[in-house]
Order: sequence, then structure tokens, then C-alpha cells
Amino acid sequence: MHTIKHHKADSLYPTFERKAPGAEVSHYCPGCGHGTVHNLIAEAIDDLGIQDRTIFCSPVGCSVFAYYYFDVGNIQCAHGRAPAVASAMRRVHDDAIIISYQGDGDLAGIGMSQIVHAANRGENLTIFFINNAIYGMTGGQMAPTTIVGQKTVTTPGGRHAANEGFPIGVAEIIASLHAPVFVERVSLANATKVMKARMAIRKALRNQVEKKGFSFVEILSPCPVNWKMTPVEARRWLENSLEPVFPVGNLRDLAKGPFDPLDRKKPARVSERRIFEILGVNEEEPHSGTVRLKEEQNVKIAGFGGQGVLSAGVLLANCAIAEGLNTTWLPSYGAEMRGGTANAGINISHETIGSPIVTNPNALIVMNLPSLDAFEDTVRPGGAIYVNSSLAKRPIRRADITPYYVPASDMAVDLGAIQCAGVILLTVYALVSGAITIETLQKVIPLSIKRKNLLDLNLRAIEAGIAWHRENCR
Ligand SMILES: Cc1ncc(C[n+]2csc(CCOP(=O)(O)OP(=O)(O)O)c2C)c(N)n1
Ligand code: SF4
Repeated sequence: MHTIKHHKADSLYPTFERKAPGAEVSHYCPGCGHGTVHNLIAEAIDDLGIQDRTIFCSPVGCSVFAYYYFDVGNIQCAHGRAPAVASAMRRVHDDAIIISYQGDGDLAGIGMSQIVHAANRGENLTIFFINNAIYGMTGGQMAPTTIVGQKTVTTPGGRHAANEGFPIGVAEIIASLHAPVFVERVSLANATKVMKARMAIRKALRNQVEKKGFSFVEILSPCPVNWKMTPVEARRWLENSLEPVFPVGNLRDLAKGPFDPLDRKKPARVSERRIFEILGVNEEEPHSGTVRLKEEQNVKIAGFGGQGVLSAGVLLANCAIAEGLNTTWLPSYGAEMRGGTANAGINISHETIGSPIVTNPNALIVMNLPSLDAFEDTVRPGGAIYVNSSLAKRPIRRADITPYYVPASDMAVDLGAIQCAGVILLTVYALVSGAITIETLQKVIPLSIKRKNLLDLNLRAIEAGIAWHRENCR
């Protein structure tokens, strides 16, 4: 006799630990399609042997807690942004199998542009789009895929095309682009259709394993609770009302043949060496490794656009790299090309840096008065403020911070170029904090400044900073 043993897929956790009440059970409502799709995906992951290299991108929506279920790498993405997160991971993890799992509110509402552009780039990703024609998690509002006449919380009289537009066929939109290799719509209306869904899910994952390109599976899925039906009624409605609007079937399968819309054999990747060149970092330059930080440096450099605030930040971060330290640089600037406010946060540490954001710096370098006004209160007690006193002509108000008033713009004008003010302040910061050495600063600056006269000016700016420090800080 033939025996079939059913067991839970290895890539699903054995129990779903949740906060009580209801610990160790799925948080999905009875008859919900999410659980079915989770199973189909998990079994495919097992059978393809990819559990250890799969990264699952959870959306915002009822399936937000997919990371409680899938025993794979997990990341939870901002609403609708999973395709962008997945694309970024694609670029850095060549061998990872990356799944973006999204509802219709997430993918076709707030995230429509993300999915269209990821598909258009032909990212080698697998997208599972759970279309239940409603916003489930938030209590049944109209989704872009809600069908005409369907009653929802926000369309109590039923969706009317003249008011809310027509339901959007996302699979058709994706199939209208050149790059995707596999687009299929499936349904969970009955057991036979679930088996078809199973095959499409496997195919979409296998395509990624074989590096074939962008695969998209739209899955028509019941949401009995918000459709206000029993699970059995919901499956019937799915078949009789949803499927006619969203016909199931394959819309594209280029993965079958040799055709590769993106000519993937010749990947247009930027080499690491080129990235170093763009950043102005010399890869061959041995790290000096001489600096021992007294404490992690969280630096904010702020001023107005055109003062070289952002490039001073890049210079500092590159010096930190040259010192063999970990660093991040995160710019923030107004929409204007010139004259708007600009600031950059730079972290420097011996340890791995968790976030590039600098909210409370221990070193603030301010190039003008508005920046001093804006950021003085954010500095941590015991920190330091390096003030460009040529433009920020007031003493600092805080007593728990050490100020350094450097007339950097006047000094830079004396040298012959006002743009050098940032380098003067950076030099004073380097000498006071010890976070980077002057030798490193002198070595790194030529990597990003190619014009000889500008380079000379900047090297003289460093000398001016050293002289100011000698006269004022001893
Ligand atoms: C930026 C942002 N906007 C709105 C919300 C509220 N919100 C949470 S889930 C959701 C809709 C989810 O619907 P869908 O993607 O269809 O998934 P389902 O819950 O049906 O599985 C919305 C609008 C949010 N969390 N974040
Ligand atoms: S609200 Fe709908 S989509 Fe969400 S868990 Fe319940 S049945 Fe599933």
C-alpha cells in the first residue's frame, strides 16, 4: 500500500510562538489564504534545498509576521518597499534567494511604483503577490484590486468605477514590461487550483535559483473575515466573482527558452575597484591602524549648500576608512542646489555601526549660524562644537560642551579660497579628537582633489588648522 506522510516543511518553524493569548498557533483567520501560500512556498524552499540561502521580505499587512513562520533569513520592509529592499539585497548577495511577499494594498497601493521599477529592471527576484481584493490587516478597506460592486468599509455601497476607478490587473501590468521572465496568475479557489499555484510558486523560485530573472506570481486568495463570508463561501466567491475579473493563467514564460531580455550573460555590474575609485579611496593603501578612539565618534557637519559640508563629511569618512576604522556617511540636504541647508552625519568606530543616523553627535562642526542654532541642543553633554566663528558670531549657550571658535572662513579667504573653511575645521577636529591623524588627512585629500592648485590650497588649509590649534588649544 502506498503511504503518504504529511509533515510540516523544514523551512517553517515547528511552532509559531506568539504573545498570549493564542501562543503557538497561526495568527491568520480561519480560511485565510496566507497560510496556504506560506505552506506552498516553504515546501518549495525545502525541495529546492535553498533554506539556508533564502531571505524572505515581509510586507506590511496581515503577513507582516511571516518571520514568525519562515525559518529562513527574514527582513521586514516598510509598506510597499519590499521590491526595493529585495533589489538592494540582490546587488550585495549574489547567491541569496530573495522572496518579496506582498498583499494588494502593499504592492498595488502604496508600493505600485516599487514593483513596477523592480520588474522593469528585471531584478533576479521572486515576487509573490497575494491578491485578496481588500486591505485585510486594517479591517477591510478598498484595495486597488477590489472589484466593481464589491462592498468594503470605504466603499459601503460597492466600488463604483466612476468614483474609485476600475480594479487594477497587476499581473497584466507586469507582463506589459520587457524584462520579467515569468508572470502567472493563480487561484486558491479549490484543491486543483492550489496545485497549479504550487507549480507556479516552484517555477518562480527555480527561475531565481537558475538566475533567469524576475518572476511574478499573483495569487488570488480568500479573506473570509473582511469579505464577511464563511471560508467555504469565500472560496466560492473567489471562483465566481474574482476570477472573471482576474483571469488565471500564464501571462509570460520566457524562462523556457534561451531568450534573455536583459542579456544577463554580460552583467552590467560596477566593479568594487571602480566603486573605490568613485569614492576616492585607494584600495591598495595599507590601513594605518594607528588610531585608538577614546570613544565612538558621532559627528555632524552642518552648514549651507556650497560650503563643502557634504564633501568634508566624505573626506572624514574616507580618512576613517584609511585608518582601518568602520565608518558611515549620511548626507541630508534641501532641494536647492545652492544656498539651502545641508548636513552630513558621520560615525566612526572600531565596532560594527548599527545605524548611519547621527541624532546626538559628540562632535558638531557648524559652518554657519543657522546650523549652530539648529543643532547646538542636540550635542551630547561632554561633547564638542567646532564653530566657524567667521559666520556664526555668537558664543554657544551650553555650559556642558567644549567650544572651539575657529574663524575658518576668514582664514580660508586669507589662503585664497573660502571653500577651504571646512578642511580647516576638520583639521582642528582631527587634532582635538584624535579620531584621524593629520598624516592620513594629507594622504587622503589628494585622492579626491585632482587639480593641483586646489590640492595645494587644501594642504595649506590643513597647515592653517594645525597652526590655529597650536596657538589656541594648548
Ligand atoms: C506607511 C503606512 N501606511 C499605512 C499603513 C496602514 N496599513 C497597514 S496594513 C495596510 C494594508 C494591508 O493590506 P494588504 O497589502 O492588502 O495586505 P493584507 O492585510 O490584506 O494581507 C495598511 C494600509 C501602514 N502600516 N503604514
Ligand atoms: S484579515 Fe483576511 S487576510 Fe488577514 S488574516 Fe484574516 S483572512 Fe487573512
